[in-house]
Amino acid sequence: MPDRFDLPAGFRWGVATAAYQIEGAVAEDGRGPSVWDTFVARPGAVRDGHTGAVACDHYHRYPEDIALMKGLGLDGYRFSISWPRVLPTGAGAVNPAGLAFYDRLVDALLDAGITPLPTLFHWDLPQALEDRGGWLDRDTAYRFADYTAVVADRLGDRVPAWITLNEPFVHTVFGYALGTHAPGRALMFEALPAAHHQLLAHGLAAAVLHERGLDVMLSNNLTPVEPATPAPADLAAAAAYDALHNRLFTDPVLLGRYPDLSALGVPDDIYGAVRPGDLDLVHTPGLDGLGVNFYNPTRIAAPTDPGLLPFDLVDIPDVPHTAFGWPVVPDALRQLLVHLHELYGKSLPPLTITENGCSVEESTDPDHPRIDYLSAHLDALARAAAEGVDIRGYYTWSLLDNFEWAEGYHQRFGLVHVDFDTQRRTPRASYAWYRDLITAYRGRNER
Ligand code: IFM
Repeated sequence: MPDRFDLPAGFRWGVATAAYQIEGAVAEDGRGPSVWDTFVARPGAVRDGHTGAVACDHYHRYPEDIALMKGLGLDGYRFSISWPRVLPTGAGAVNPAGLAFYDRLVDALLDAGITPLPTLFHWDLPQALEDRGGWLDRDTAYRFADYTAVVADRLGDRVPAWITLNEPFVHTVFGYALGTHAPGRALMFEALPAAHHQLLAHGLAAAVLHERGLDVMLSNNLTPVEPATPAPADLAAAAAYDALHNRLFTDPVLLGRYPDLSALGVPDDIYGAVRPGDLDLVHTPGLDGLGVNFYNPTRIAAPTDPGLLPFDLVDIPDVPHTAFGWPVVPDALRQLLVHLHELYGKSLPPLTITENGCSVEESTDPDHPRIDYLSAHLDALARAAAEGVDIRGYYTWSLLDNFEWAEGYHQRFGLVHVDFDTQRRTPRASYAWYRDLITAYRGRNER
């Protein structure tokens, strides 16, 4: 049985983070407000009223964090660029101090021998754009393309590959459909124009990056969807959920068409958002890689109240669960990757796991649940590779404990523990485990 040491030669090892979750310094050096600064100020929006105002103070402590990455022996670091740090109102005047921060970060990474892999949008939309409709407004897609050009012109000489968006599914559903994330809109299916406009933004930005000779990826949160039983009603509910969670965000990019959303009651033109020619812009045949963020599979049953939603999400019992309550089913990662390979065939670009990890109770020391989670998922990855899936790299979520959105600082995903009172970083047992794994993999593959 192949295991993690059998991952293909040249496989790239990394860690992933995101700007609002680690940087802090939200009002420094000319950064403009983002939707998350607004959202965290809403009473009850985030557990215990936590905010990302300081987070891991990475804006000031990035040299220490890069030293931690160097200690792991990483090939790459996936981080996100804060759009409102670069363009405080989302468009127009560039903030030179904001761009200079990412310049310093990129140079320091390269000095440490680590390839930067930036994500251009990881949910921190400039508030000024939200005030004009945010992702419900088509114009935001064009502003994103302009922002992409600004950043690529500054960093493209040193940054070979870029991720346009992070998890448009999660941003659309939590941010615009349910309102549990910023910007806190609860529009249910009428949120889906926000998905289309993000995909349009991806397509426009991909063209900007390709024109400059840069590689482009898109990271989605993907989940294998399993029906609770083989009953036709459960199968139909699972197909509807799969269309919403997975295919809505990959079919248009890889195949140039939307999946059938009729079971969700969503019109083909997504409430008028899809205009003639849009799918030609969204379709990215030259996509250089698809980023897969994987945490858990999803079990779906027919709805108990069909008036509400056409599916129910149900728990997967009899498996371990993370501190967040997410079921741990490592082979589901293999199933997902093999399914993508079979479903999209030649239209599927090489895959990179751009997030995978778990939150563990702070008191769990040493953090065996995390080591067990990571090693079992990497073994599943190796099995998918042995079945013919082209997988190029793995970026674990996350380097540091950080601001976990609506959960505040309660969910700890880091290889490195962060004491948020003192900002002291303490590598966990999983940090040493990951370092030793990377060293051992290289030892085997470079022989
Ligand atoms: O922390 C998040 C990240 O921002 C996006 N993907 C999932 C992670 C864990 O919830």
